[in-house]
Amino acid sequence: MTTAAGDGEGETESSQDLFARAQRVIPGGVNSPVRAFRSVGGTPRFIASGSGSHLTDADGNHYLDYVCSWGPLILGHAHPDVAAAAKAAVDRGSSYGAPTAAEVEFAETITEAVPGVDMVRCVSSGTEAAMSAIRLARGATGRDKVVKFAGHYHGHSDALLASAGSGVATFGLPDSPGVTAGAAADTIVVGWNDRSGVERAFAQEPEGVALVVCEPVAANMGVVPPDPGFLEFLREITVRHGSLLLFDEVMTGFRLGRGGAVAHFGVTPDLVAFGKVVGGGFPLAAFGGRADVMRQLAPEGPVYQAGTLSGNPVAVAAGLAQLRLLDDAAYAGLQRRADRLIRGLSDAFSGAGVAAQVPHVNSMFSVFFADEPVRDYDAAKAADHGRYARFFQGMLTRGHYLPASGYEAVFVSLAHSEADLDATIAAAKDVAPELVA
Ligand code: HOZ
Repeated sequence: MTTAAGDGEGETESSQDLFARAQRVIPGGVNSPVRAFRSVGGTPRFIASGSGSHLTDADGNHYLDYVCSWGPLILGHAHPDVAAAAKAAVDRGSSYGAPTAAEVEFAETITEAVPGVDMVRCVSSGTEAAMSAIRLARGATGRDKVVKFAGHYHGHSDALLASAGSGVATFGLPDSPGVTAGAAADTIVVGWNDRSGVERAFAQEPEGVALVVCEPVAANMGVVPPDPGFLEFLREITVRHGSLLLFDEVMTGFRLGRGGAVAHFGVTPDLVAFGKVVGGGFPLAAFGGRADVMRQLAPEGPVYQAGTLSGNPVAVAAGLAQLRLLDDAAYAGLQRRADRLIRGLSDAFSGAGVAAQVPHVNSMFSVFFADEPVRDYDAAKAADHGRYARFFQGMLTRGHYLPASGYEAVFVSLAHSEADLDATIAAAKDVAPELVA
């Protein structure tokens, strides 16, 4: 195993063979679209293993990994505590379809960490968390309309796929076939950071809006922070109209800090969706919020929501093992690493005369090749994604694995050493001159 820079310039024959086989039996050869590398070109690397800050592909190439499973792996790959917790749990049985003590500890951990979250329900993915929270909000308010923001991604459920980020943005899809007009009819899409758009949405909906949902830091159209005061504005207008506010913290939860965006911005929504970090790399997610709203869920209330694998004991054990290690020192360490990389990348681009923005909130950041700061989806789309593809390829062949889309966030973990980060900065300095013109 290499210790700093990877050796991604090696052969990719095995990945190519696997991709060819995969495309015969899996649509596009992948189980989630962005993995297909279509917007950046080349062969997706089929991963054989991950350890600490590194990935090893099927051809034996090593990469420093800045995807970290799209965010969950704050401790890096195969952290001994997380792996041991999962192994011990699976030895006790993989699934019971019955409650466990660990689920109680998991819910207590979240309610203690996140202001305003009194109760929690486990699900298996971020998509399920957001979808369920929206059904709950509609049930609790007796209203139908949902306001979402262009470029924000809340998973792939029908009602939330309108003007969505992540793969929908990466592939430039308008709206997905298969989503009925009826399913999307109650979704109102507004520009991120557009106060008057939100005001208009409320003014035009005499029967009332059930819910405003946002990623408090947009991270599926690249990282686009809220303007100062924007989240406070959302809180105020939802209270004024008797609507609920949902923070989709699948990306930000336990990443910006233990209290996520709620604590970071000091704005308390009614509901919060969690995923990624809470599962420690396993299929586990959750939604939670105000007790009076959460008590509307079956079996306590009438809003139905269920899942055989919800609160799966192996996933909960792994998630808890990671959450136990995320203390102030861990977040300070994460911040130090991110700051070093953000500074290094910014210097690499400016040193080569390449116009780039590296927006960030705590340890979350992304790279836009754009002249001006990006405040909304239109600006995110207007960035030079062809240049991002060249940057991605230049880094990949040097052994640095970045997200295969300029619409995704870059993630560091506590497993990244200073030598790792410096190697990545050096590679970026090497690639940057190739990006001019
Ligand atoms: N939508 C995910 C990132 N925001 C990508 C998940 C995956 O491809 O694994």
